[in-house]
Order: sequence, then structure tokens, then C-alpha cells
Amino acid sequence: MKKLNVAMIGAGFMAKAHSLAYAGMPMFFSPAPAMPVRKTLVDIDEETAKQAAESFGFEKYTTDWKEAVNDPEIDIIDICTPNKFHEEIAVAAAEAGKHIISEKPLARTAEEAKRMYEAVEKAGVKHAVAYNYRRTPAVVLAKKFIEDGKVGKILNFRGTYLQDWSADPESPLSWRFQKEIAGSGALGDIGSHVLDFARYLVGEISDVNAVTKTYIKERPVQAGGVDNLGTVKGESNVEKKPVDVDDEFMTMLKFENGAVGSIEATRNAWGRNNFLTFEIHGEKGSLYFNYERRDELQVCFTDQDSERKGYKTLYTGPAHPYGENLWPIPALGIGYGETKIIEVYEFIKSIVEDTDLSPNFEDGYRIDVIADGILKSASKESWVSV
Ligand code: SOE
Repeated sequence: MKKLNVAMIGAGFMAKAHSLAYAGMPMFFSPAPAMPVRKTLVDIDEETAKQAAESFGFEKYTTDWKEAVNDPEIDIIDICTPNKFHEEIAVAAAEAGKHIISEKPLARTAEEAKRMYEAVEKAGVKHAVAYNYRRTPAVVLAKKFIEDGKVGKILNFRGTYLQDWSADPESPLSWRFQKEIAGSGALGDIGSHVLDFARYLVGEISDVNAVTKTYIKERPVQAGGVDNLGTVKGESNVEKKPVDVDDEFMTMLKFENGAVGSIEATRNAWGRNNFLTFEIHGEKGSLYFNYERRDELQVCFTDQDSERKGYKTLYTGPAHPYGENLWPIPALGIGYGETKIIEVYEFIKSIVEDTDLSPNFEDGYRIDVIADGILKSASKESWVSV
């Protein structure tokens, strides 16, 4: 069986999720399109790289990402670094002829994302951006219902992504709160996932009108190198530094196909864990998805025989998208890991079959254009075309 050697750039929890995906993909998709080999793990800190290579199952490690990018043995570069480093690594990897999967958002700005997209297109390598939630079987089922006309002409889209891991003012100043490293706050970190849902399920966005808020203006400087997603009592020292990104954004949307919508996202919503949702209303029906109940898709189709139209809950299983590859009993539970496994399967399949896949760097670039437009709209307090 063909093998593809992977170099993982980064050692945080995204690198863990991607590593699990490479290990698990051949167990769920058998025969696998190719066997991913966890070859090299890269982190700037040698001890972190060593430990991550051992626990994530990589054959070797290095502190120099250029060594991995220029290694002729490596076929795939997997970018799991803070957003600031995506462009430099991806452009170098493309020039070295490597296939690339990058964590989202593709870059800090549309300008950076455009250069990444141009580099992979010029190099003719395969490229993917890790908007994994669209791989959830219930989301793919929603897409199928839309394509089959069950919802009819889509009228509107409402999306949310609410978390609370940074609602505590003592939650440390992770790189996700620093514009120079992240580009934006909740917008790029989690709002971009909802923008991916909107484009995937409804279509291209044409205009935005947004508001942004920064609730916590400074946070304790984070101790240690690994990103703490939330308050780690006693570890954050007393020094505080300013937050220069959004804690929340809300935007109205206009779609090219005439639909309208709204998205809101924040990481300061006490009581919400990973509350990623969408609700779509069409002329013939509606769909509702909540990632926290990700085995379920709520549907309401006007052709249903019932006196009172209401949502019916479908539980995804063997009869649904990816069902024959996942667990044999409905609602055994699709996890975050399974969405990453499906993501890696589609990426490796596109390499082996030389087919294009979505979401790729063009999608990542479009989402970054829309995100830049949201920030511009919030500062102008007016509609902005994107
Ligand atoms: C933090 O908000 C985060 O880890 C995001 O960066 C991920 O994209 C999301 O899947 C989970 O939450």
C-alpha cells in the first residue's frame, strides 16, 4: 500500500487531534487510500518536541520546521502552529512540493491567506484547511437534504459558536488574544467555523454588517509555552498585558443567492461549552444542528404528514454519510476525533486520486476575506461588501 510520510509542525492539542486522525484513519477507512506515516514532529522547544513525538507516535522530532519542509522523505506538511506562522511554513512547503493541510483560520489576514493560496496553486500541490466540523455526519446529511431539495429555496441562516473557557478574567493571555499572533480573537478562532458552515450549506456571502466587543481588556501573562485554553489557577503570573482582539462578534449576512443570516461567536459565554449551532429555514423545510448533540440533526419538512409541523430528531448512523465507516449502532457517538479522522481521509484521498477537495486554501482565503470584512464593518458601523 502507498505510504505518505507526514511532518507535523506544532505540538499542541491540534497536533494531538491531527496525529490521532493519522493513526485512526486506516482503522475506519479500510483499505485506506494510502497509509499515513507519522514521520517527524516539529516544535520550537526541544523537550516539548521529544515528548510529543513519543506520545503522538512520530518516528523522530526536530526544532527546525525548515528541516522537515526540505526533507525529501516528507510528502505532507501538517501546520498546527499559531496563525502567525501559517504563511511562511505553507509557502515554503508548497515551494518544496509538499501537500499541505493547515489548521484554521488559514492566516491572520486575507492578504496572507491569498499568498498561501497562490503558492499552492503555483506548486500544483494538494491543500486543505481544517474546518473539521463540516465533516460531522449530521452536517453532511444536512447538506444532502439541501441538495436533494428537501428544504427548498433557503431563506435564512442563523449560526452561533459560544464557549466560556476565556470568560474568567484570570484566564491567561494565550496567543489567541494577541492580534500580532492570532490576527483576530473569537472571529478567526471560532467564528470562522460558522462562516465555513454558512458557505458550505447556503452559499457565497456577499455583504456583512457587524459589531465586535472586547470584554476583558487585559489578561495575566501565560506561564509556559503550551496554550492554556482556560483558567489555570496559580500558573498565570501577576503581570497582565492588554488584549487587542475581539472577545465577541455578531454579524448580519447577505448571501449572493438572496438568503440572509446572522452569526455570533464568543469565548466569554458562561455556561456554554462548545455550542456550535446552525438553523436554516427554507420554503419547504428547516434544519437545526447543535454540535454539542452532534449525533442528531433536527429536521422539519413540509411534506411530513402531521397536523402540527415540528422538528423531528434524526440520529446519524450506518445509513448516513460516512456511516459504513464509523460505528455500527446509531448514537454510539461521533466525537471530535472522528471529525478529524474524516478530514484526514478526504485529504489523503484527494492526494492519491488527484482530485480537488473542499475546504481547501481557496475556501480558507474566502473565509479570511469575509473575516477582514467583518472587522472593517464593525469599525465603520456599516455594511461592507466581501
Ligand atoms: C478554541 O476556541 C478552539 O480550540 C478553536 O481554536 C478550535 O478551532 C475549536 O474546534 C475548538 O475551540
